[in-house]
Amino acid sequence: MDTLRIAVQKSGRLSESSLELIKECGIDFNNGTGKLKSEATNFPAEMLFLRDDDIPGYVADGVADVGIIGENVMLEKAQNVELIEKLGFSKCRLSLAIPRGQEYNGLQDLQGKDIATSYPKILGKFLADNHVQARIHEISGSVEIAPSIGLAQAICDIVSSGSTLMSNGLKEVEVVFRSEAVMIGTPNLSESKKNILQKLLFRIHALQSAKKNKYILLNAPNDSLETIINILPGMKSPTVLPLAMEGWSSVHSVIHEDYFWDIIENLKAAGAEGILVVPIQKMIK
Ligand code: PRT
Ligand code: ZN
Repeated sequence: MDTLRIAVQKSGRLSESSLELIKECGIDFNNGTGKLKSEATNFPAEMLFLRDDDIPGYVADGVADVGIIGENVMLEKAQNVELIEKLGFSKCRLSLAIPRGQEYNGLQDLQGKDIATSYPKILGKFLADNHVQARIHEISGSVEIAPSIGLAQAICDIVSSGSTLMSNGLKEVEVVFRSEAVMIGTPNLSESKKNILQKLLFRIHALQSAKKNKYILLNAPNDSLETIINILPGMKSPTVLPLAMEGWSSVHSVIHEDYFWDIIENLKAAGAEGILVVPIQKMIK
């Protein structure tokens, strides 16, 4: 049997969530510290622990079959890899920032300026798309100190809470790109590896739908049952069970987090009582 090689960040912001995702998919492996690779014990996969910047290259070369990285790194490295799935964690944005005291009226203010960044490709394209000519200075770390040491008048860096910008006297003025963790893959996977990847994606989708939905149980007076059932979307239609108490039923269904509070309010107004909402671990449609 073939083995799917999955590259994840060895140590950094993506590591924990990447490993958690794999574990929630029911895949067990030994994650000894300092190890470079580890074979799964109950799934045809092998984990490779690498620096995030190296993952697109390894995936493009087929050394790893798939990898988990920030979409920002995928775009910046511009390797021949496919975007397989957005994973929804490690959300952040690549933004332009300038010294706080400086006035800002729009992108034209960056015309002719020096901008420090670790993302010259993404920034270069953004500036070109917006017809701004500026000088890009590529630096690999501590981009936020560039304005205070006189290297640049603006920076383009990853922002999450904004506190790094704040403590360096900078303000965010433009969002260049919104990023999250993604799974990338080699374009020419063999049929047998494709099958393993499909199994993995099936599990990932089940986790993702589970996170977006809640299981709901409630008691309904029988004369409002119809109204209540109409409020609930459910996977097919709600389960209705008679309660021991005459004239009441227990109703079970699944609701999406986006409509959650509206639905709860409508259910209460329709006479529902004892509403319980429980998390779902896995959801297979
Ligand atoms: O060692 P290795 O090369 O593997 O890791 P790395 O140091 O290059 O990457 P790492 O672990 O810092 O980040 C991995 C990925 O996490 C990034 O490519 C992003 O996709 C994502 N991510 C999410 C972030 C952040 N949030 C983040 N806040 N990456 C970096 N930051 C940094 C940012 O560069 C800035 O210095 O955090 C600071 C800003 O954070 P706030 O909260 O102060 O705004
Ligand atoms: Zn890195």
